[in-house]
Amino acid sequence: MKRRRVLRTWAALALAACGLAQDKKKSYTLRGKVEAVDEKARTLTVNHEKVEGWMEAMTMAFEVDKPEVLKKIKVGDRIKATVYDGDFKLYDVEVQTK
Ligand SMILES: [Cu+2]
Repeated sequence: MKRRRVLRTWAALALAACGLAQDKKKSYTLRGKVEAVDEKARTLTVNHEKVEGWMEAMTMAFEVDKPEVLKKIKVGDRIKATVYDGDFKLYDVEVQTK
């Protein structure tokens, strides 16, 4: 019985460590112009500006964190999103109004 409790504690600690590692991942702000929206593939093709320390300026397709955002984004929109080291996905995509 005691042994099982110890195992459970270790599992909880491992999960906590995992969460911490993700919080510490470096984040960057990506800005660019949408060139294509693909709801089926759940991707946005973005002509993005250079992101210092992350990527040069280019046009490329990105997955998005939430597929619903694709419904409110149109070709030609300027967007801002958060990206993380080693992860080519757009998080918290926002359409820029100016
Ligand atoms: Cu790129």
